[in-house]
Amino acid sequence: MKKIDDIIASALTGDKACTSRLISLVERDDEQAPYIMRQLYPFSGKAYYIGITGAPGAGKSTTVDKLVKMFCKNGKNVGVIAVDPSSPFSGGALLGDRVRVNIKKTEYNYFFRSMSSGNIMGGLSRTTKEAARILDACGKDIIIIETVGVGQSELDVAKATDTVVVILTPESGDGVQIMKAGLIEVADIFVVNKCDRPGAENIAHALKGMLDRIDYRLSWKPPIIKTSASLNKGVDTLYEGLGEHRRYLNCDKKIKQRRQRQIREELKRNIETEFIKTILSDIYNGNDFGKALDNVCEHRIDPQNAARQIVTAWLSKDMQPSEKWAKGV
Ligand SMILES: Nc1nc2c(ncn2[C@@H]2O[C@H](COP(=O)(O)OP(=O)(O)OP(=O)(O)O)[C@@H](O)[C@H]2O)c(=O)[nH]1
Ligand SMILES: [Mg+2]
Repeated sequence: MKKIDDIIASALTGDKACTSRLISLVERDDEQAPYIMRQLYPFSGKAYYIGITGAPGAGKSTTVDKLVKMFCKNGKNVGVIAVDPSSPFSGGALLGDRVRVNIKKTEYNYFFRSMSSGNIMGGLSRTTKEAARILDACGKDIIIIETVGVGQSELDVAKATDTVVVILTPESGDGVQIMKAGLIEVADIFVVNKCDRPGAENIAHALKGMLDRIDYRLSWKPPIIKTSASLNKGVDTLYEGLGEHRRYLNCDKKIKQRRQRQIREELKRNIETEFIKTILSDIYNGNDFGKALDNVCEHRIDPQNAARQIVTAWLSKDMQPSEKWAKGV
């Protein structure tokens, strides 16, 4: 069996099977995952990230399918990550007529990966980002992430990209619902898909009314693009819109600021997680925890006061935490 360093080296030269192996290891939070990311991260940062989100069945995959072809035709190396909903409730209802990216492998150079949020061990947001970074490091120019924008974590994934496309349909409801779902803040481009159906004008109109009320003088105003993805209508306008937003971000280094904001949030979240993990493992492996457990079981003290005592005792232990960590204990 290939050693991890060999797999990494092959993936970096564009080997798809090895790239896939690395993503799988990260997806199942394998013990080698941190090493993989440490090795690959320095090679990432060159790709352009596009998030595509929208309600179940809005036509995201159909749109992605068409976009991938356009990018490939223009000589881009494309990676797609489609995050499937984990809940059997929504998943079951959708599986009937969902579209898969179905481009012939030999025809275009692209990489497709589907991730089920139910199978991901390290958290949806973290794992998707890591998978995208693996593709980035392995030479993809464009990375498209498709998520069903129904849950907060799915929306978070889409938000962590350079351009966020929100796909609506004539069935998306009115402006109030769009507002409630928090889509106005995240979208860089709105797509009203299924324009071959009645009601598309209404939703586009409601959306325009909402955007017109916002002052966009100092920022990017999301365009509203009407498409019928399955009929391949309007997707070329979306493709141009993506290019325009990218040019906007590249001007005055806005892209650098946008990525820095995202990384700042990500780093903070990771620090929180590491911080809690480190302290908790210290506490749970200490004697106080065992003693407190006995005391609570024997009804000598209630759980809340016991927890307070443990944390207070931990904080006042022989050394201050900062000294402790400085010494690497
Ligand atoms: N009438 C019409 N149907 C469309 C259009 N675009 C997509 N569809 C159909 O809508 C259904 C769902 O399309 P998908 O592309 O799978 O939608 P999705 O948003 O990726 O769905 P999930 O990933 O399951 O959330 C399929 O049957 C498509 O053929 C369109 O422009 N018009
Ligand atoms: Mg889909």
